[in-house]
Amino acid sequence: MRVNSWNEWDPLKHIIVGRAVGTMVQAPEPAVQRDWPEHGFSLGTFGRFPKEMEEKAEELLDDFAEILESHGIRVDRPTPLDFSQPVQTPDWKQETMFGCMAPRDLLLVIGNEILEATMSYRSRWFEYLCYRPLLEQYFKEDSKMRWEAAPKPRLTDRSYKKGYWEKFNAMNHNEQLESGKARDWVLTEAEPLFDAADVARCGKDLFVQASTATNSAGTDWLRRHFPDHRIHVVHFLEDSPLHIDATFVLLRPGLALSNPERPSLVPGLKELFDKNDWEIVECAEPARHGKASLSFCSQWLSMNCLVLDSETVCVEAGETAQIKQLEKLGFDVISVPFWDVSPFGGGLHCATADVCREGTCRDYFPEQIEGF
Ligand code: ABU
Repeated sequence: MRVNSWNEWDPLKHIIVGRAVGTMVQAPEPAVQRDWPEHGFSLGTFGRFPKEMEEKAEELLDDFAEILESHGIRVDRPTPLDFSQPVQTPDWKQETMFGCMAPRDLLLVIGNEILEATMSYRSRWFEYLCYRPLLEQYFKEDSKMRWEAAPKPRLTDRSYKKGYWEKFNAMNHNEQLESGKARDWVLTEAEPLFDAADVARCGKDLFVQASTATNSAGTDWLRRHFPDHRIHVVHFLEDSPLHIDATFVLLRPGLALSNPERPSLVPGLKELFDKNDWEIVECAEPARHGKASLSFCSQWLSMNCLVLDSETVCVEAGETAQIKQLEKLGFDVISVPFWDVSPFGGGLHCATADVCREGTCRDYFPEQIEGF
């Protein structure tokens, strides 16, 4: 086996698919405060997801793994921990962890390197342990694999704006959007923080979303860590952005999907794509409106697809308009029932992390934009 993946569309050979078992509605912490009274988890309460939801999600994840295997792709799975246990560092104590359904959030694969992201939630601080058995195995099996971990963050109170959620919750939606425009989110710049799922990989170019999980120090760290890449910091209109893969999705050379509700706030992005003859197509209308019960993800998981190669894509089975659109764009679509997995942390892209795709590092944007 080998670790190798430079973009989102080269032929997929080996992937990690997450697991739902043991996932928690996590205890409140400075970065995130769940408040779902209508589903039995009002602010301050926390606990394991209902058993029937967990069993359904596990079944769908197993089915998805089988679909991938039937396409000749090797699939590995993480080892869940007891996520209900309290965790602590010398600086803080957190009543629960979260889960390991979304490897994409944590593992960034660039070429032969697997980089463990810092993450920014205390409940996710130890999530990397779920992937350590796999990473140890890859390290043994592939003598060229680079195994890296970004500096583990302290996540003390200095890393979060005091009283942020009280202020945010008191705003109306327009005010929340304005605050998103100003990049006024919960994280401070005390230390580098980023989630791997805020990065869209495109050969020599990496698009890194400024978000509620990724601060400027985090993007700066990535820039210094990948000196041979061009890091483009992108920012979209959204009150609380979290991960780029339900906002701006790279489908194949020359084609990207954008979210019509979340336009780019950095003009350089469109300019760069235009200049290099890439088409940006607005994604189709999602089939569902709003969020699933106990889900922090949006309806835009409709565009959170997994590309198997530049002609084949996995899309959530209920997203009929999205399926049609991708077929029109020339893809063979594999429809995968997955909506019941979304409360556990996302869609088909979130639930996976590439280990190997064929291909090399190419330059898809030879014409660059000054200052972007
Ligand atoms: N983790 C992807 C979720 C993004 C979204 O719901 O918009």
